[in-house]
Amino acid sequence: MQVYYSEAHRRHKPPFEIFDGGLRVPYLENPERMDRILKALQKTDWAEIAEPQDFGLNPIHAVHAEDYIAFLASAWTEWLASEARDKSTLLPATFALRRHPQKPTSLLGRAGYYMMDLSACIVAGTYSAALASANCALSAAEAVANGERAAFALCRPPGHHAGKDYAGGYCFINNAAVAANWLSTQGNVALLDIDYHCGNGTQDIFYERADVLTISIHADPNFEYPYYAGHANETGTGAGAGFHRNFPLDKGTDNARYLSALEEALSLIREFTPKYLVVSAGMDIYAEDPLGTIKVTTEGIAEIGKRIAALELPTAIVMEGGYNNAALGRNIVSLAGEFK
Ligand code: SP5
Ligand code: ZN
Repeated sequence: MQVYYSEAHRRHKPPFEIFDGGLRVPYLENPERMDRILKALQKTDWAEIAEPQDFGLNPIHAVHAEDYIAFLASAWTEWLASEARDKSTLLPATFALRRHPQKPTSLLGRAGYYMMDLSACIVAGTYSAALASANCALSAAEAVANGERAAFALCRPPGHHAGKDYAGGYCFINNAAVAANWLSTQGNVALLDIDYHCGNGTQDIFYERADVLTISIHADPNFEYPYYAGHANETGTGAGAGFHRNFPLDKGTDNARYLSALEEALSLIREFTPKYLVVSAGMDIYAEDPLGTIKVTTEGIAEIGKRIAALELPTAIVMEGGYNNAALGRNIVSLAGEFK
Protein backbone atom coordinates (compact mmCIF):
# COMPACT_ATOMS: atom_id res chain seq x y z
CA MET A 1 0.00 0.00 0.00
CA GLN A 2 1.22 3.51 -0.83
CA VAL A 3 1.74 5.67 2.25
CA TYR A 4 2.05 9.37 1.44
CA TYR A 5 4.24 11.30 3.82
CA SER A 6 6.17 14.57 3.77
CA GLU A 7 8.89 15.80 6.13
CA ALA A 8 7.36 19.31 5.91
CA HIS A 9 5.35 18.63 9.10
CA ARG A 10 8.48 18.91 11.25
CA ARG A 11 8.57 22.69 11.09
CA HIS A 12 5.02 22.85 12.45
CA LYS A 13 5.95 22.57 16.10
CA PRO A 14 4.01 24.96 18.33
CA PRO A 15 5.57 25.22 21.81
CA PHE A 16 2.29 24.90 23.70
CA GLU A 17 -1.49 25.01 23.53
CA ILE A 18 -4.02 26.30 26.06
CA PHE A 19 -6.45 23.93 27.74
CA ASP A 20 -9.65 24.99 29.45
CA GLY A 21 -9.00 27.17 32.48
CA GLY A 22 -5.94 28.70 30.82
CA LEU A 23 -3.65 25.75 31.44
CA ARG A 24 -0.59 25.98 29.18
CA VAL A 25 0.50 22.46 28.13
CA PRO A 26 3.04 21.09 25.62
CA TYR A 27 1.45 20.84 22.16
CA LEU A 28 -0.08 17.34 22.08
CA GLU A 29 -0.20 17.19 18.28
CA ASN A 30 3.58 16.88 17.97
CA PRO A 31 6.07 15.71 15.30
CA GLU A 32 6.94 12.57 17.29
CA ARG A 33 3.52 11.17 16.35
CA MET A 34 4.72 10.75 12.76
CA ASP A 35 8.01 9.15 13.81
CA ARG A 36 6.15 6.51 15.79
CA ILE A 37 3.84 5.70 12.89
CA LEU A 38 6.61 5.68 10.29
CA LYS A 39 8.72 3.34 12.38
CA ALA A 40 5.86 0.87 12.74
CA LEU A 41 4.96 1.05 9.03
CA GLN A 42 8.58 0.49 8.00
CA LYS A 43 8.53 -2.81 9.89
CA THR A 44 5.65 -4.14 7.81
CA ASP A 45 6.07 -5.85 4.45
CA TRP A 46 3.24 -3.90 2.83
CA ALA A 47 3.77 -0.17 3.41
CA GLU A 48 5.53 1.77 0.64
CA ILE A 49 6.37 5.25 1.83
CA ALA A 50 6.27 7.89 -0.90
CA GLU A 51 6.44 11.69 -1.24
CA PRO A 52 3.15 13.39 -2.14
CA GLN A 53 2.66 15.15 -5.47
CA ASP A 54 2.06 18.90 -5.44
CA PHE A 55 -1.54 19.56 -6.51
CA GLY A 56 -1.31 23.35 -6.15
CA LEU A 57 -3.93 25.55 -4.50
CA ASN A 58 -6.94 24.83 -6.72
CA PRO A 59 -8.19 21.69 -4.91
CA ILE A 60 -7.72 23.51 -1.59
CA HIS A 61 -9.64 26.59 -2.75
CA ALA A 62 -12.40 24.25 -3.92
CA VAL A 63 -13.10 23.53 -0.23
CA HIS A 64 -11.74 26.54 1.71
CA ALA A 65 -12.38 30.30 1.36
CA GLU A 66 -9.56 32.14 -0.40
CA ASP A 67 -9.36 34.83 2.30
CA TYR A 68 -8.90 32.11 4.94
CA ILE A 69 -6.08 30.40 3.03
CA ALA A 70 -4.45 33.82 2.45
CA PHE A 71 -4.61 34.39 6.22
CA LEU A 72 -2.82 31.08 6.87
CA ALA A 73 -0.19 32.01 4.27
CA SER A 74 0.75 35.39 5.71
CA ALA A 75 -0.16 35.14 9.41
CA TRP A 76 3.28 34.15 10.68
CA THR A 77 5.16 36.93 8.87
CA GLU A 78 2.61 39.45 10.10
CA TRP A 79 2.89 38.11 13.64
CA LEU A 80 6.67 38.56 13.63
CA ALA A 81 6.21 42.14 12.44
CA SER A 82 3.63 42.89 15.16
CA GLU A 83 4.03 44.49 18.56
CA ALA A 84 3.29 41.28 20.51
CA ARG A 85 5.56 40.58 23.49
CA ASP A 86 5.66 36.78 23.30
CA LYS A 87 5.84 35.78 19.63
CA SER A 88 6.49 32.06 20.14
CA THR A 89 3.13 31.19 18.57
CA LEU A 90 0.27 33.17 17.02
CA LEU A 91 -2.74 32.66 19.24
CA PRO A 92 -5.54 35.20 19.61
CA ALA A 93 -7.47 35.73 22.84
CA THR A 94 -10.59 37.28 21.30
CA PHE A 95 -12.92 35.26 19.08
CA ALA A 96 -15.54 36.30 16.57
CA LEU A 97 -19.22 35.65 16.91
CA ARG A 98 -20.24 35.24 13.30
CA ARG A 99 -22.99 37.77 13.28
CA HIS A 100 -21.08 40.91 12.40
CA PRO A 101 -21.27 42.24 8.84
CA GLN A 102 -17.67 43.47 8.69
CA LYS A 103 -14.65 41.22 8.31
CA PRO A 104 -11.69 42.27 10.47
CA THR A 105 -8.50 43.56 8.83
CA SER A 106 -5.98 43.54 11.71
CA LEU A 107 -3.92 40.41 12.28
CA LEU A 108 -5.39 39.62 15.71
CA GLY A 109 -8.86 40.41 14.42
CA ARG A 110 -8.41 37.95 11.58
CA ALA A 111 -6.82 35.37 13.90
CA GLY A 112 -9.85 35.49 16.20
CA TYR A 113 -12.13 35.35 13.17
CA TYR A 114 -10.45 32.37 11.50
CA MET A 115 -9.70 30.29 14.62
CA MET A 116 -12.21 28.51 16.81
CA ASP A 117 -10.04 27.66 19.80
CA LEU A 118 -6.63 27.81 21.49
CA SER A 119 -5.26 24.60 19.93
CA ALA A 120 -4.80 25.84 16.35
CA CYS A 121 -1.45 27.50 17.07
CA ILE A 122 0.37 29.00 14.09
CA VAL A 123 4.19 28.97 13.92
CA ALA A 124 6.79 29.44 11.16
CA GLY A 125 6.22 26.07 9.49
CA THR A 126 2.46 25.79 9.85
CA TYR A 127 1.35 26.87 6.38
CA SER A 128 3.89 24.77 4.46
CA ALA A 129 3.12 21.76 6.69
CA ALA A 130 -0.63 22.20 6.13
CA LEU A 131 -0.15 22.36 2.34
CA ALA A 132 2.04 19.24 2.34
CA SER A 133 -0.50 17.46 4.53
CA ALA A 134 -3.29 18.25 2.04
CA ASN A 135 -1.05 17.03 -0.78
CA CYS A 136 -0.64 13.69 1.06
CA ALA A 137 -4.43 13.29 1.16
CA LEU A 138 -4.77 14.29 -2.50
CA SER A 139 -2.03 11.83 -3.49
CA ALA A 140 -3.87 9.04 -1.67
CA ALA A 141 -7.10 10.09 -3.44
CA GLU A 142 -5.34 10.00 -6.79
CA ALA A 143 -3.92 6.54 -6.05
CA VAL A 144 -7.38 5.10 -5.41
CA ALA A 145 -8.82 6.96 -8.42
CA ASN A 146 -6.10 5.22 -10.45
CA GLY A 147 -7.30 1.82 -9.28
CA GLU A 148 -5.44 1.13 -6.03
CA ARG A 149 -7.54 -0.77 -3.50
CA ALA A 150 -6.44 1.63 -0.74
CA ALA A 151 -3.84 4.27 0.09
CA PHE A 152 -2.82 5.88 3.35
CA ALA A 153 -2.19 9.61 3.80
CA LEU A 154 0.07 10.12 6.79
CA CYS A 155 -1.16 13.68 7.32
CA ARG A 156 0.18 16.13 9.88
CA PRO A 157 -1.30 18.54 10.81
CA PRO A 158 -4.67 16.75 10.88
CA GLY A 159 -7.71 18.32 9.20
CA HIS A 160 -11.21 17.32 10.27
CA HIS A 161 -11.91 20.26 12.62
CA ALA A 162 -11.03 22.82 9.91
CA GLY A 163 -14.05 24.27 8.12
CA LYS A 164 -14.40 26.42 5.00
CA ASP A 165 -12.95 29.45 6.75
CA TYR A 166 -11.68 28.38 10.14
CA ALA A 167 -8.94 26.47 11.92
CA GLY A 168 -9.37 24.61 15.19
CA GLY A 169 -8.41 21.51 17.15
CA TYR A 170 -4.87 21.26 15.64
CA CYS A 171 -6.39 21.49 12.11
CA PHE A 172 -5.84 24.14 9.40
CA ILE A 173 -6.69 22.59 6.02
CA ASN A 174 -9.28 19.83 5.97
CA ASN A 175 -7.20 17.14 4.25
CA ALA A 176 -9.94 14.50 4.10
CA ALA A 177 -12.49 17.02 2.79
CA VAL A 178 -10.07 18.23 0.11
CA ALA A 179 -9.48 14.61 -0.95
CA ALA A 180 -13.20 13.71 -0.88
CA ASN A 181 -14.13 16.82 -2.86
CA TRP A 182 -11.42 16.03 -5.42
CA LEU A 183 -12.77 12.47 -5.78
CA SER A 184 -16.37 13.70 -5.99
CA THR A 185 -15.83 14.95 -9.55
CA GLN A 186 -15.65 11.26 -10.54
CA GLY A 187 -18.57 9.87 -8.56
CA ASN A 188 -20.28 9.86 -5.18
CA VAL A 189 -18.03 9.69 -2.15
CA ALA A 190 -18.63 8.51 1.41
CA LEU A 191 -16.48 10.06 4.13
CA LEU A 192 -16.39 8.10 7.39
CA ASP A 193 -14.78 9.86 10.36
CA ILE A 194 -13.68 7.58 13.21
CA ASP A 195 -11.62 10.14 15.13
CA TYR A 196 -12.65 10.38 18.80
CA HIS A 197 -13.80 13.98 18.21
CA CYS A 198 -16.65 15.03 15.94
CA GLY A 199 -15.39 16.04 12.49
CA ASN A 200 -17.17 19.39 12.70
CA GLY A 201 -15.20 20.96 9.84
CA THR A 202 -16.03 18.10 7.50
CA GLN A 203 -19.66 18.26 8.61
CA ASP A 204 -19.84 22.00 7.79
CA ILE A 205 -18.07 21.67 4.43
CA PHE A 206 -20.44 19.03 3.01
CA TYR A 207 -23.58 19.88 4.99
CA GLU A 208 -25.56 21.02 1.95
CA ARG A 209 -24.28 18.41 -0.49
CA ALA A 210 -25.88 15.13 -1.52
CA ASP A 211 -22.90 13.80 -3.50
CA VAL A 212 -20.67 13.34 -0.45
CA LEU A 213 -22.19 11.34 2.41
CA THR A 214 -20.43 12.32 5.63
CA ILE A 215 -20.64 10.21 8.79
CA SER A 216 -18.86 10.86 12.06
CA ILE A 217 -18.66 8.49 15.06
CA HIS A 218 -17.37 10.35 18.11
CA ALA A 219 -17.66 11.27 21.77
CA ASP A 220 -20.96 13.01 22.48
CA PRO A 221 -20.59 16.80 22.09
CA ASN A 222 -22.78 17.15 25.17
CA PHE A 223 -19.60 16.51 27.15
CA GLU A 224 -16.71 16.64 24.66
CA TYR A 225 -14.95 19.01 22.29
CA PRO A 226 -16.00 20.48 19.81
CA TYR A 227 -19.23 20.94 21.86
CA TYR A 228 -21.17 22.82 19.13
CA ALA A 229 -21.49 20.10 16.50
CA GLY A 230 -21.93 16.36 16.32
CA HIS A 231 -25.41 15.77 17.75
CA ALA A 232 -27.49 12.95 16.30
CA ASN A 233 -30.17 15.31 15.00
CA GLU A 234 -27.73 17.16 12.66
CA THR A 235 -28.38 15.38 9.38
CA GLY A 236 -27.67 17.92 6.61
CA THR A 237 -29.72 20.68 5.07
CA GLY A 238 -31.11 21.74 1.67
CA ALA A 239 -29.90 19.37 -1.04
CA GLY A 240 -27.73 17.72 1.64
CA ALA A 241 -30.67 16.79 3.90
CA GLY A 242 -30.15 13.20 4.99
CA PHE A 243 -26.55 13.09 3.75
CA HIS A 244 -24.82 13.77 7.04
CA ARG A 245 -25.02 11.52 10.09
CA ASN A 246 -23.53 11.69 13.58
CA PHE A 247 -23.10 8.82 16.02
CA PRO A 248 -22.43 10.36 19.44
CA LEU A 249 -21.02 7.89 21.98
CA ASP A 250 -20.91 7.84 25.78
CA LYS A 251 -17.80 7.90 27.94
CA GLY A 252 -16.41 4.42 28.41
CA THR A 253 -17.77 3.02 25.11
CA ASP A 254 -16.10 -0.38 24.64
CA ASN A 255 -15.25 -2.42 21.52
CA ALA A 256 -18.68 -4.07 21.30
CA ARG A 257 -20.66 -0.84 21.61
CA TYR A 258 -18.33 0.96 19.23
CA LEU A 259 -18.66 -1.79 16.64
CA SER A 260 -22.44 -1.70 16.79
CA ALA A 261 -22.41 2.06 15.99
CA LEU A 262 -19.91 1.33 13.21
CA GLU A 263 -22.23 -1.32 11.74
CA GLU A 264 -25.05 1.22 11.54
CA ALA A 265 -22.72 3.69 9.83
CA LEU A 266 -21.51 1.02 7.39
CA SER A 267 -25.03 0.05 6.40
CA LEU A 268 -25.75 3.72 5.56
CA ILE A 269 -22.65 3.73 3.37
CA ARG A 270 -23.71 0.49 1.63
CA GLU A 271 -27.14 1.97 0.96
CA PHE A 272 -25.51 5.09 -0.55
CA THR A 273 -23.43 2.97 -3.00
CA PRO A 274 -20.52 5.42 -3.30
CA LYS A 275 -17.74 5.05 -5.83
CA TYR A 276 -15.03 5.95 -3.29
CA LEU A 277 -14.53 5.95 0.46
CA VAL A 278 -12.44 8.39 2.48
CA VAL A 279 -11.74 7.47 6.11
CA SER A 280 -10.76 10.16 8.61
CA ALA A 281 -8.67 7.91 10.82
CA GLY A 282 -8.13 9.32 14.29
CA MET A 283 -6.58 6.94 16.79
CA ASP A 284 -7.77 8.87 19.84
CA ILE A 285 -10.61 6.32 20.21
CA TYR A 286 -7.89 4.13 21.74
CA ALA A 287 -8.50 3.24 25.41
CA GLU A 288 -5.24 4.80 26.61
CA ASP A 289 -5.44 8.06 24.68
CA PRO A 290 -4.69 11.13 26.84
CA LEU A 291 -7.58 13.12 25.26
CA GLY A 292 -10.05 10.24 24.91
CA THR A 293 -12.73 8.66 27.07
CA ILE A 294 -13.61 5.80 24.71
CA LYS A 295 -12.26 2.34 25.48
CA VAL A 296 -11.47 0.79 22.11
CA THR A 297 -8.44 -1.53 22.21
CA THR A 298 -5.81 -2.21 19.54
CA GLU A 299 -7.74 -5.42 18.68
CA GLY A 300 -10.89 -3.30 18.41
CA ILE A 301 -9.11 -0.99 15.97
CA ALA A 302 -8.11 -4.00 13.82
CA GLU A 303 -11.75 -5.14 13.81
CA ILE A 304 -12.86 -1.62 12.79
CA GLY A 305 -10.38 -1.79 9.90
CA LYS A 306 -11.63 -5.23 8.89
CA ARG A 307 -15.27 -4.16 8.82
CA ILE A 308 -14.57 -0.95 6.87
CA ALA A 309 -12.43 -2.93 4.43
CA ALA A 310 -15.37 -5.34 3.96
CA LEU A 311 -17.22 -2.54 2.14
CA GLU A 312 -14.79 -3.34 -0.69
CA LEU A 313 -14.62 0.29 -1.79
CA PRO A 314 -11.50 2.03 -3.11
CA THR A 315 -10.41 3.71 0.12
CA ALA A 316 -8.22 6.69 0.96
CA ILE A 317 -7.30 6.53 4.64
CA VAL A 318 -6.41 9.95 6.04
CA MET A 319 -4.61 10.39 9.37
CA GLU A 320 -6.37 12.60 11.90
CA GLY A 321 -5.78 12.66 15.70
CA GLY A 322 -4.36 10.17 18.22
CA TYR A 323 -2.09 11.28 21.04
CA ASN A 324 -0.84 8.17 22.79
CA ASN A 325 2.44 8.24 20.90
CA ALA A 326 3.66 4.90 22.24
CA ALA A 327 0.58 3.11 20.82
CA LEU A 328 0.10 5.11 17.60
CA GLY A 329 2.33 2.89 15.44
CA ARG A 330 0.69 -0.38 16.32
CA ASN A 331 -2.81 1.11 16.15
CA ILE A 332 -2.31 2.48 12.64
CA VAL A 333 -0.71 -0.77 11.46
CA SER A 334 -3.72 -2.64 12.91
CA LEU A 335 -6.19 -0.45 11.05
CA ALA A 336 -4.44 0.02 7.69
CA GLY A 337 -3.13 -3.56 7.65
CA GLU A 338 -6.69 -4.72 6.99
CA PHE A 339 -6.61 -2.98 3.58
CA LYS A 340 -3.36 -4.41 2.23
C1 SP5 B 1 -7.59 16.24 15.41
C2 SP5 B 1 -7.96 16.16 16.87
O1 SP5 B 1 -8.05 15.07 17.41
N1 SP5 B 1 -8.12 17.31 17.53
C3 SP5 B 1 -8.48 17.34 18.90
C4 SP5 B 1 -8.51 18.69 19.49
C5 SP5 B 1 -8.96 18.66 20.91
N2 SP5 B 1 -8.69 19.87 21.58
C6 SP5 B 1 -9.38 20.05 22.83
C7 SP5 B 1 -8.52 19.74 23.98
C8 SP5 B 1 -9.34 19.68 25.25
C9 SP5 B 1 -8.47 19.23 26.37
N3 SP5 B 1 -9.21 18.76 27.48
C10 SP5 B 1 -8.34 18.21 28.49
C11 SP5 B 1 -8.73 16.83 28.90
C12 SP5 B 1 -7.52 16.08 29.45
N4 SP5 B 1 -7.92 14.86 30.09
ZN1 ZN C 1 -9.53 13.76 17.74
